[in-house]
Amino acid sequence: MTAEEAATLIHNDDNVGFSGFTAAGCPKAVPAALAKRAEAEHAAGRPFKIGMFTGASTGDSIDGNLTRANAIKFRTPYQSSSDLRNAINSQDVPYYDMHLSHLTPMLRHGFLGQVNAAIIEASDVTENGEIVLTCGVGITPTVCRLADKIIIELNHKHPKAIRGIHDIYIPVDQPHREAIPIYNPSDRIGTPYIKVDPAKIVAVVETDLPNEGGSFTPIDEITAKIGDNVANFLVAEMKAGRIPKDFLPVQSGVGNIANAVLGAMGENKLIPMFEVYTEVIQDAVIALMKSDRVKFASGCSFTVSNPLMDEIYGNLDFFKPKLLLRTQEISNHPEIIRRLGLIATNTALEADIFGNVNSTHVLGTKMMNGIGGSGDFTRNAYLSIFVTPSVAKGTSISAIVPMVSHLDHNEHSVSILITEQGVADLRGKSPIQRAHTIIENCVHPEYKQLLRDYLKLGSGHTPHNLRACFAFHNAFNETKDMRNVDWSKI
Ligand code: 0RQ
Repeated sequence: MTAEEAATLIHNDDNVGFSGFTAAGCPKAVPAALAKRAEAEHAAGRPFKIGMFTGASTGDSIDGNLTRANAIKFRTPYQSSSDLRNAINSQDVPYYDMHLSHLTPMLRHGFLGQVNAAIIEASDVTENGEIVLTCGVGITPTVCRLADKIIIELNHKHPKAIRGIHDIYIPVDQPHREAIPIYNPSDRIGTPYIKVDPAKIVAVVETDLPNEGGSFTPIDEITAKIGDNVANFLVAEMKAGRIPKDFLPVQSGVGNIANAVLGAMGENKLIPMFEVYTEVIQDAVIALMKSDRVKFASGCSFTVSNPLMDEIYGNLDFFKPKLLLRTQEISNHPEIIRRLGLIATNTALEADIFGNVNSTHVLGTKMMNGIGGSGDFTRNAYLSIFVTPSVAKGTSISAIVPMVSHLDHNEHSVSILITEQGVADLRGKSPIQRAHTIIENCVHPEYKQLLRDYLKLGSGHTPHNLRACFAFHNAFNETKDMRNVDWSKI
């Protein structure tokens, strides 16, 4: 049927699960039609809003269109749409920011309400109910299991030959859970398709729409330096015998800095060819695969530019044996992350001098994107690294502050902090030792003395001064520059 006809199968107040992870693998035609339907319903004076479960962020057809149509009743678990971000920060859309690995078990436990419908993108569907996904898996198998009805966008941009790239596995729920038998990033434990009762498939909409993902900004001097600092730190860890000679699997977060870090690791020939066990497989991973620097990558999506997606599809003989897509429950599963011993690198918005990290809230109040999978990996990795440029908005914001204005990853989970200035190894250090290391190694020169002086204002095991700990943020709010902090006025 048409996307417009399929959209009529969704009702006001329904909770809908979407396929995909980032913009990769998201449906596009039906959500766009759903937004139009919401606008028409509103124009006719009728309410129309849906609850939304997604893998992570989505394309503009989902989060952008449905936000602009004022059609969102509830949204979880991660987003990066500027329209949705504004609606969340104006409190028009209730947003539950959660660890990505928790979403599907929480849905199966009934913690988040019913899933009335699933709208999913597929590369193939058979008469007996085998659904082959496209370039993002996310939460799709669980929402297909729980939903009363499934609407499929059969997208011919994705060749049927990708069947075999996915590994679909839903763990048995407690109290009958057993070990998840992944011992290497390339281990397969499930099926290459999602199996559903064909009677639940209420619509198949054929499309030919490309992914809506953006491209990366070119690596600049700062991101290149951060990447080099990470790569050199890892080489030193290998030399010291703290990373095995054949290396450990790598997880890398989302965004430009994460992409630059992977690129730098690939270029540093002292790091051997390595494997990737991550959630988003970004452009850099594919480039490193082509240059024989990455052996294998297991992830939840191919979050790559459209030309690169075409290249992967055009060379499936080369790429298919080296790539695997899993659900986010498995790509981000604590059991596997800890078993494999991942080197996890994620990006901080701000960190404090004691090693706590804020990845989500700008100046403590405004949601940026969400915690995504960073918590899943940080808490459980062999090495948990955070990277950030030392300053933002020129030099008016220091990314290292006395106390983080929102806490996502605490001092007990963060092992290493890296900026373009240098590396702070926080392992085994007391709070005051961590503070000195971070200030001397990672802080921008413009902020070093201010932070050294802050330390003199406090006492105790973690020497905070509760009157002064947000002075950087207050100075920015009042004067648009954190450097205007004046400790004598505290
Ligand atoms: O703003 O674009 O207006 O200049 O924040 O910064 O440099 O674009 O960084 O794209 O790497 O994203 C943490 C948001 C970084 C991302 C975050 C301003 C800065 C800029 C963004 P402008 P960049 P990135 C797995 C892992 C959480 C989820 C996660 C993220 C903008 O990495 O969402 O890790 N992480 N998932 O100027 C105020 C500060 C600031 C600041 C930077 N201290 N105060 N603004 N900015 N520092 C993936 C998934 O889960 C899917």
